[in-house]
Amino acid sequence: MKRRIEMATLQGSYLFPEIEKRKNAYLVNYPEAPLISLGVGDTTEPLPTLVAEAMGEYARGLGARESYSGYGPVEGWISLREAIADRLYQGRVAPDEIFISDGAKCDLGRLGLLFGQEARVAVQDPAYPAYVDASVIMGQGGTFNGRGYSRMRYLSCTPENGFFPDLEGADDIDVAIICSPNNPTGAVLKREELERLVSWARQRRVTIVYDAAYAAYIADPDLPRSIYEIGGAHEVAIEVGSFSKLAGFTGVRLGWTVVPDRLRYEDGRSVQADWRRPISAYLNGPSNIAQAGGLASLREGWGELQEGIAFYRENALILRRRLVELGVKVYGGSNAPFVWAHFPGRNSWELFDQLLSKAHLVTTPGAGFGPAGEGFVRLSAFSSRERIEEAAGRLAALFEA
Ligand code: PGU
Repeated sequence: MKRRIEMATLQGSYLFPEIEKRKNAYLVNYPEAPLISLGVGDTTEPLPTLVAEAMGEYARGLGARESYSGYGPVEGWISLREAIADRLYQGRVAPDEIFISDGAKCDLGRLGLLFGQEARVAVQDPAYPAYVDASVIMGQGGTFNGRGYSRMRYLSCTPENGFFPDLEGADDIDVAIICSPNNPTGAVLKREELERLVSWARQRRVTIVYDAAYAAYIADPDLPRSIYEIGGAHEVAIEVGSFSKLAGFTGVRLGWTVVPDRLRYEDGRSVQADWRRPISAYLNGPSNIAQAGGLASLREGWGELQEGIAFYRENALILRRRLVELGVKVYGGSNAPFVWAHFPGRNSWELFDQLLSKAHLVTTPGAGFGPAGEGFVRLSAFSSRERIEEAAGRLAALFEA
């Protein structure tokens, strides 16, 4: 068969398998190396007991005639949509505006189907690499020019601009994918910043895809957890959420997308009505076992869930504090599970190699998230406390030496 030009345009391999490859290559030479992974953001701690039990019970029920169930509603269980609207959005969005999915990443990819190949998509630089890969696969990328894709727009987020996306010269954007708390920088948009972004989108008729996968990590009550806390956002924004880092569901797979009723095309038609088509064609609703777990997470498991989030948050603070003590410039880590460490002038893949070989720490090189990530490494807080303490000790040994 003939290869799609879009596939040929993709550069290298997807970031996280590339890191896995480098880690495994290192292990071939040093099989005894006691590696600690602060690389891919993947949860490590057991699920809340009540959540695991709810899923076990649901799965057992599938083995009995009376309680068996097959395909569910394409938009997910109404009970779960109500629980999300209530618990996570305090009624700012209606259950009918929420579509349950098999994970945020899956929906972020499928959302491209709404916008089409012609859409000009902007991402933050640096950004979660799935946004760019999915856009290029969809055909929105154009050609690769050595630094980025010709049809994509990159909104630079650096310490100099306080990690607020640079909107200068971004005149021809149709869709802006914005992530807060941000992966990888750990920056969280303040209320007034989010207001500025929403008003820019309204003026320029830009649709914001707001990835709030790490919203639960916001501890500061003054920081917005959802774009719908901002007036006027319902007319311009789609928000994506995830149970992955909220409830430890990275392997269970459950997320959601909010498509507000008030989000309309230029001709006044409903975007929400259209969204049903791709998910009907591609999804058939998420797993019912996962939904049982999601529901338990927002009900009886809620207390335990908060402890889990607080645990990873403390991990982030431990890493952050240690790096600060060592005189390393760090960002993030206080309302986000990622620490973004700055080593000005250094090559981030070299830093990755140094951390791997000298401290046996697997990290993520900043350049993997975009050109503005050069000179940075991302440390993930998703690990056991013992490993985080050990990693903090190894960072000290490396950088004090
Ligand atoms: N959105 C953001 C901003 C993410 O960082 C991640 C996971 C997801 C969505 C995925 O959510 P799901 O609901 O689990 O689909 N990012 C991790 C994992 C790596 C990856 O490729 O997904 C990370 O380390 O960046």
